[in-house]
Amino acid sequence: MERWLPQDVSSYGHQVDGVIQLIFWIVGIWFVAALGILLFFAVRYRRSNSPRAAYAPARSLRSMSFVLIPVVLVLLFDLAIDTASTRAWDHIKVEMPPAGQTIRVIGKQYVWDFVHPGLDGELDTADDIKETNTLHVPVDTVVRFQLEAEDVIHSFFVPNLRLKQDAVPGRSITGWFEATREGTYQILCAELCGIGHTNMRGWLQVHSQQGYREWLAEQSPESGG
Ligand SMILES: [Cu+2]
Repeated sequence: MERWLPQDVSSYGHQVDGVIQLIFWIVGIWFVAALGILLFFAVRYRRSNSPRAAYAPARSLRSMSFVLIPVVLVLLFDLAIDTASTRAWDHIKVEMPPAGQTIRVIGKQYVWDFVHPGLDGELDTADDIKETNTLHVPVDTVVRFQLEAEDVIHSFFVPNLRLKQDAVPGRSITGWFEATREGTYQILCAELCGIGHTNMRGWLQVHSQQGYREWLAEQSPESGG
C-alpha cells in the first residue's frame, strides 16, 4: 500500500498513512464481504427457488439482532478509527513542538509567497527573504509556518509531507512540519480558488543543514553577493 502513496518525507507522515491504511482495510474488507453476502442471498433466495417474500415485523430480540449486531460492529470499527486518528491529530495539530525555524506562507491568486527569516532567524526584520513559489527549509528541523491568504480561501498542500491546511483570508493559521529527506517536492493549492487554481503550484526545497546555511548566506546582502 505504501507504494500507492507519494514518498513520505515527513516526521509524522507514517501516522497519517497508518490512519489511511486502517480505514482502507476496514472499509475494503467490509465492502467485499457486503457484496459477497448480497450476491449469495440473491442466488440462494432467487424467485424460482423460494416462496414469495412476506413482511415480518421484528418483535423478538433474535429478529432485531439482524440490525443491532451490524450497528454495534459499525460503532466498534468507528471507535477504532477515531482512536487511531485522534492520536495522529493530537501529535500533528495540537502539540506544537519547539520550532527550529519559522516561516510565513501566503496564498494568493495564483501563487504562493514564502517569507523566510534571514540570518537573524526572525521574521518581519529587514533581512527577510521573500520567494515566490519556492520554499526553502533545512532537513530534520521543525519548521513552524504562519499560513495566510490574501484574497480567497486557498489550501496549502504538500503531499510528500502529508500536510494539507486551508489558508483563510483575515487569519494567520499556525502549523508545523519536519522534512526528513533532502530533495524537491511539489506544493499545490487544494482549494478551488479561481480560474488559475490548477496552475497554483510551488516547490519545497529541502536542503541539508549546511546547504541551507549556504543558501541563506547567498541571499544576504552582507555576503557581498
Ligand atoms: Cu489557491
